[in-house]
Amino acid sequence: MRIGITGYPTYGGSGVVATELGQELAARGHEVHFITYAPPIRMNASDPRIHFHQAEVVSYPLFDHSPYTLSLAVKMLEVFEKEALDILHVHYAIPHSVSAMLARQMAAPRRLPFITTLHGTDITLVGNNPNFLPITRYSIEQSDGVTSISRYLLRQTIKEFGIKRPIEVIPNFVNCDLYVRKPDPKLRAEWAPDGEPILMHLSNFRPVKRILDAIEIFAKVREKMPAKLVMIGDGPDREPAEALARTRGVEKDVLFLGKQNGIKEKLGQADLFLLPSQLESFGLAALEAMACEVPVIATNVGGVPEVIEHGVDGYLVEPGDVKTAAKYAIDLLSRPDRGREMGHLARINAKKKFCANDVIPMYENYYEQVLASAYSAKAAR
Ligand code: GMT
Repeated sequence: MRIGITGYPTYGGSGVVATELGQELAARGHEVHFITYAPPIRMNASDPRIHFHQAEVVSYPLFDHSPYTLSLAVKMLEVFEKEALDILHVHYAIPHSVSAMLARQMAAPRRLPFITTLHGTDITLVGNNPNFLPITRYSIEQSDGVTSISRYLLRQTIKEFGIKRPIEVIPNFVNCDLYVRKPDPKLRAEWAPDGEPILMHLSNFRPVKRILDAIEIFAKVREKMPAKLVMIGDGPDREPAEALARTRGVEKDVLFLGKQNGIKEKLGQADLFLLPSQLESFGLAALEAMACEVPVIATNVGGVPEVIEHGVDGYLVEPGDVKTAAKYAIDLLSRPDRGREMGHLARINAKKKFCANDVIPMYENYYEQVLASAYSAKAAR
């Protein structure tokens, strides 16, 4: 198949899923065309089946904000025509779904079906903002296919948008051959020179991730034992988190690495992963950590309980309950065998439920299904 994929090319989970999906599809013989304003951060440009097409962010003195939705729609149409795309798959409804809808209209009477994958805040935070709700609902309803990354998000979409059309749940995935625990003594020695246990967090540091709670949890752990916290990512809460680490007197033990490549190599060095978010529709970073045999302490919100089994491969606490989270962390880190056992189970469960080898065929089957119904709808007209 010739598949166009659009997502945010930055560090957010939805962009990561879009990119990893494109990579997996290319590895299975499909031609994949990424259409977005910058090359996706994890894109493997050396794969001959992967192509990138830049949608311009056009500036003009009249525009305070560039109408990217429109230039993206035009680029989608252009790629469809030039590369004979079979299907477009957009990740994150706003504004990608609207651009795809416009591209499909401009392509008519030629057929350009599109699928929208809902990721979370496009439904729960941004999409339900009254300024966007009607158009988000409309573009979801108009999509030829819609998928949701968790059962939780499906329920929310029905509840908040009153959507009646079918939505397929296709969970996020991890490539279990690439995400493996590979100890790197050099890296560990760099982060934890005295062999301290390593806690890790990875996100876009937006308020919804509650990274200040990660610092609070760590400060409580440090009261009881030596440890290091590795913070990967960047975003609006980085400075407040750095300030809090200073206030709590743990700044020497918290390493802010900023945005990083080679995430899988880094995750595999951790003893514990923290995901204290206010809300997660899935929690992709937790899944990637689990595949690397890292147990996770996360919040019991959204789709997270679909990923982590409390007391088996990690622990779930209520948002803001840093005390309980710290208790679990101290317990796990002071009994390394328990941590290893949980980490081992985390990988087993990640493989069982979210392995790319099982999830990618779900997308392929869904593409076939959507294409078949788009053809039959056209034949019936
Ligand atoms: O977290 C966000 O702000 C948006 C979005 C993103 O682009 O990172 O994250 C969502 O999609 C991820 C990938 O499907 C999920 O793992 C995250 O749980 C989800 N975030 C929220 O629901 C807050």
